[in-house]
Amino acid sequence: MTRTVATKPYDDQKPGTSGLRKKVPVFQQENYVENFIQSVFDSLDGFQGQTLVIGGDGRYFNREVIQIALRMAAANGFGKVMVGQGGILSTPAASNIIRKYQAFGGLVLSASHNPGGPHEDFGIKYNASNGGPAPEKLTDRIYARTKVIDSYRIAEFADVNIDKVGTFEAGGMTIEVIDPVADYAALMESLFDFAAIRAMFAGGFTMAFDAMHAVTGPYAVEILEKRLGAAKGTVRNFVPLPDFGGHHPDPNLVHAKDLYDLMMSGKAPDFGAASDGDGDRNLIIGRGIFVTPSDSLAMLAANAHYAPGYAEGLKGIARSMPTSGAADRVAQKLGIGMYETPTGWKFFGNLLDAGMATICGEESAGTGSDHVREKDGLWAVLLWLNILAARKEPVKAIVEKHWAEFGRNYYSRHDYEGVETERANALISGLRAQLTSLPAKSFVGLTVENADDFSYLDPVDHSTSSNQGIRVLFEGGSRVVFRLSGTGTSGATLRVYIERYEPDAAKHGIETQEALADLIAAAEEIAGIKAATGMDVPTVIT
Ligand code: G16
Repeated sequence: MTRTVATKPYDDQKPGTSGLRKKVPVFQQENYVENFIQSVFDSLDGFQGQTLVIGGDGRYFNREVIQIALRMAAANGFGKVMVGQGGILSTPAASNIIRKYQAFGGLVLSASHNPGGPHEDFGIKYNASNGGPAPEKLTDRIYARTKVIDSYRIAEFADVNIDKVGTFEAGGMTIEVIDPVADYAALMESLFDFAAIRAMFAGGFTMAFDAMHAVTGPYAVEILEKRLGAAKGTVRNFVPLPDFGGHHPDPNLVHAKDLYDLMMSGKAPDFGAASDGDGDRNLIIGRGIFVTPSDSLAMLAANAHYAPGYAEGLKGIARSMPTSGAADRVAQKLGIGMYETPTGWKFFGNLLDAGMATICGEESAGTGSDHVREKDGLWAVLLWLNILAARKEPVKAIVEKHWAEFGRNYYSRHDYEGVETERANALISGLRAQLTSLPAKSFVGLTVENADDFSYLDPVDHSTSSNQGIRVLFEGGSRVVFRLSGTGTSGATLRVYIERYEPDAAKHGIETQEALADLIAAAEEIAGIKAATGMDVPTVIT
C-alpha cells in the first residue's frame, strides 16, 4: 500500500558543492529525509518503471535512510532498485553501477571525508543517468522544490534485508541487493595492467593502504591483496565502521598522519596511499615524498599511456580552478585541451560526456577519469601502481624528473574551519569590493597583475556559474585564491589556495610553506584573514 503524507518544507535543504550535507540530528528531524528525497523525485521526469541505484559509505544513519528511500522509490513508481549489500557502495562504484546497468540515476548516501556518528555528518546526493552528480540546474530545481513541498509518497512494507545478495519484490518494485565490489573490481581490471602490477608485488614491492575504517576497505582488500597479490596486511583499517573508528576519514597529512609518518620513516614501504569515507578521494605518498593532489593529477596525465585503458592517449584534461596549473603544462606538451572548472566534480560531467576530457582532478585529493563520473580514490592508486610497474622507478624519481621537465608548482591550501558565517561572508565581500583596485598594487614585494571572481561558461551546455572564488593573480604567475567551502556542516570554512610556479630545477628542493611564505603574507595583507576569522593560524594545512 502507498500513502501520501502531508509535510512542511524546511528552508535549509540547498545542495552544496556535493549534495545535501548536514549533521545527523538535522536529518533525523521529522520528514527531513523524506522531504529531500521526494523533492529529488519531483524534479526528475520519466523514471516510471526505471532503475534507481542506492548505496552509501556505511556511516551512521545509512541503513535507516536506505529503508526510507526504498519505500519512497516504490511509492513513486521506480520499477527496480539496485542496492549495495549492507547498504555499501563507494561513490565511484555507485557511479559505475548506474552506468553499467543503465539505471535512471542513483542516491549516494555519504558525507565523504567528514566524521560519522550520531552527532556527526550525513549526506544525500542524487546522481544522474551518466553516473555523475546532478548538474547545477538540477540541484537548483531540487532546492526550489524543497521550499514548497507539501507531501511525499511512501509505500508501506517492513524493512527489507539488505545484507544478503539476491532479488525480491517489495511494494510492487524489484529490489536487487548486489555485491558492492565485483563490478568495480572488474572495471579496474579492464583499465590497468594487473599482470604487471602483480609481478611487481611478487618481486618484493611493498605498500601500505589506509582505508581509514571507511568504504574502500572491502574494495582494497579484494583488489590489492586478493587480485594483485599484495602482502596480507597491506590494507589497514579495512573494516568500514559507522563512526570510522572516531576519526575523520580524510586522507590528508593531518588525518592520515600515521601513514605519512610511516612513509617518511626508515621503515617506509615503497608506496603509501589512503582513501576517504566514500572512496572518491586519494592520498599518494612515495617513500620519503608526499605527492600533492595537483602534482598527482599532472603526473598521472603525463604517464597515463602506461596503462592499457589509456594507451591511446588522452582527449583532454580538466581541473578545478583552485587546483594548481601543473596539469596545464602536461596538456600543453601533449597538445590536448585543458579545461578549468569551478570546484566540485559535477562540473566535469559535461566535459567527460562530450569526450573533451579523459582525466580530471581537484586539489582536494580528487582524481578520476571518464571510466565513471565521480572522482575515484582506488583508481588513482591503481594508475600510480601501473605507472610504477611500467617505469620501474621509485615515486620520488618520477616526481623529481617530472618537475625537472615541467617545472614545479609549489602549492598549499590553508583552511580556517568553524568561522562565524557572517564574518566569513564579510571577508569575501570585502575582497570582492577590492577587485578593481587591486591590479598594479604591491604586497610583500609582489605586484598584482589581475584580480577577479571566477566565473565559468560551460563549453557544452553554455550555462554560466558565477562567484566561484576570488583569484588574485600576481606578476610572474603566482596566485592566491579565496573561497568558502560548500560542504561544511557547521559555521563557515575559508579556504585559501596558494601557488607559485618555479621553472628552475635548482630551486625545487625548498620546503613548501617556505617557498610560499611571501604569498601567504600577501594573502593576509590583502584579506585580513587573522582579524576576520579571529585565528592566527589555519586549522588545516594541506
Ligand atoms: C570540497 C572540495 C572540492 C570537492 C568537494 C566534494 O568542496 O574543495 O574540491 O569537490 O569537497 O568532495 P567530497 O565529495 O570528497 O567531499 P568545498 O566546497 O568544501 O571546498
